[in-house]
Amino acid sequence: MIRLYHFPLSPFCRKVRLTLAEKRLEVELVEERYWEQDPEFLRRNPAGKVPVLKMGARFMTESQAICEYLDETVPSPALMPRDAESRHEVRRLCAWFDDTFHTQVTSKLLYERVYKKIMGQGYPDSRNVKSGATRIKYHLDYMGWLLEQRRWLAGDVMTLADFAAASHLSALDYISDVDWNRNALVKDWYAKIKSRPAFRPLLSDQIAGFPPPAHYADLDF
Ligand SMILES: N[C@@H](CCC(=O)N[C@@H](CS)C(=O)NCC(=O)O)C(=O)O
Repeated sequence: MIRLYHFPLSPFCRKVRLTLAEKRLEVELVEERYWEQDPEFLRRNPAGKVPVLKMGARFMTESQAICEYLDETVPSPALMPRDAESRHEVRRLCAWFDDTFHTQVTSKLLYERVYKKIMGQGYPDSRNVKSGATRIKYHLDYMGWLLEQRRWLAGDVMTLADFAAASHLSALDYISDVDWNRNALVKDWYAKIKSRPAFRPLLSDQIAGFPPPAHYADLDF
């Protein structure tokens, strides 16, 4: 049995959940309040971060390493291209979303609006919220530019790059922080990925005290 220690709105955990679901791997989800630094949790991952995937006796950490491991060990459907150049493009975009986008946008909006309250760390800092709300526009424009040239973000087939992007955007959509009217190509891309069966469990996530808006789970948003 596979077990995933996760937190529902964590984009890194969402990327792993999408990969597991797309590969039709059954998983037991265990919600981890990682900021409480439970010693049991720190034994599983001394870095104190989610996701942590338990496969047999092994605990695996780092979402990108986990997703690529899953792609290598369960090859169908493939989520990484075969040639090295295209694989580089997928990894570049995964890092773009998990690093740059996360720093500039996800952490500024999701952390301020949701996590601070859950973790008891006070009120949102409006400067951060404003900065995240400005930066997301440039990222949506960049995605739109990519999608003018490709059917999916990294090329003409769906890859982990799409999962990385959709994981961040879906977590932000949970708090209505994505303007889907900014770019029609980005909206179409999200509608395509959102309608996949693998996405369904993410759309039923609920965070106590933060009910999702009606459009969050709506496939016709
Ligand atoms: N590079 C890691 C990042 C994981 C990460 O930062 N997860 C957040 C939750 S969204 C976390 O656990 N943060 C706790 C911390 O940084 O101490 C990955 O891809 O798995």
